[in-house]
Amino acid sequence: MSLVEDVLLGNRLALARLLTQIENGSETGRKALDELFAHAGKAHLIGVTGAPGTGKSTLVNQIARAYRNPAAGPPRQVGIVAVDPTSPFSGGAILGDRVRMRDLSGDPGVFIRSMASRGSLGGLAAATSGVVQALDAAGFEVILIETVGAGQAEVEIARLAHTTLVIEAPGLGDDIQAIKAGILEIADLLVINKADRPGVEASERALLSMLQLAHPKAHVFRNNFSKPGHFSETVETAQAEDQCIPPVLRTTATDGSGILELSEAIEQHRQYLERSGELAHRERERLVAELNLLVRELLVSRWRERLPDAQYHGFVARLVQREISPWQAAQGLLEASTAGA
Ligand SMILES: Nc1nc2c(ncn2[C@@H]2O[C@H](COP(=O)(O)OP(=O)(O)OP(=O)(O)O)[C@@H](O)[C@H]2O)c(=O)[nH]1
Ligand SMILES: [Mg+2]
Repeated sequence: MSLVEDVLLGNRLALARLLTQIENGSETGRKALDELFAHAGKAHLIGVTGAPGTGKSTLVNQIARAYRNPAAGPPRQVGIVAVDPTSPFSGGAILGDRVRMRDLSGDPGVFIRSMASRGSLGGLAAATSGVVQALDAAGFEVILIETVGAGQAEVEIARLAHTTLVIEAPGLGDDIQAIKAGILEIADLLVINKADRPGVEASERALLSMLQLAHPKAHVFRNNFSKPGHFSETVETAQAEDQCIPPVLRTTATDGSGILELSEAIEQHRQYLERSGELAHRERERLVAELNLLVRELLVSRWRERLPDAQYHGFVARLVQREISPWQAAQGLLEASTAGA
């Protein structure tokens, strides 16, 4: 039986082996993804992102537990992918994640995979996308994708996820303000974790005022552990004003406060995505972006194969000497590669 068949039948060892192939970008991994593609596209992909140490892993652990809790409906199969773009090795952070997610291990309905950066950020994004697709095909209904750090990686992951949670924590100081402007744009839900810590009101005020700046006419919503269920109202309001304002929720991941409300908000976001047609829209955007990226990569590598190194470097030399402009160099290189074909 093939690795792919084993994976589709729910063999976890086969899945782990396949994920390694995918992470390494091997031919086996790529071919397996071709076969798995038709089986994927069913999972709810949830991105969890934010500054280091805000409690993302602890929160992911709690969200996974909520999905596994039979009291809250039929337990879902949960995949967790922890991505660390800053570390080239499976180092301390990931070891720490394993410890924090320890209470989930042993539950066959949960599968945890840690990924560290190998080379380029683009490579990591592609590998993460492959790993997520394999988990999706393997039948995981909810996939939580945690990423550390601020900036490009978060945007890449957000493109992958259907629902993006941006996690903040009180007392991180001013540097976090700089992150927020960009990060607010990718957030579907804003979570202030460590709500047991002093400064939570100040953080919430800062966040709400940034949201109000970004959406002056909008009615900004926050949960404050109060009655659940008004997320949908917010979504209606946002839709009415043709802009989507992320709700702000408070959690304490270490004792589980606010997790129920957060899980409900995630679920309501998914329902909103389905109801509004936004899910289909995001899926399409995602696939088109992936396709265009691949076409570009394939074209460039084919073009480069046909062009002798010496010729390429010749154009570079003339460019650096400012004998030709970048545009002329690009045109010349393309003509040179097709001339011999
Ligand atoms: N007081 C308090 N501590 C928390 C809370 N959530 C997490 N922590 C603690 O904060 C520390 C960091 O938690 P993690 O879950 O590892 O945070 P993270 O964002 O995943 O960290 P990185 O992956 O390294 O960026 C741990 O010591 C947690 O126990 C919370 O709600 N309140
Ligand atoms: Mg973590």
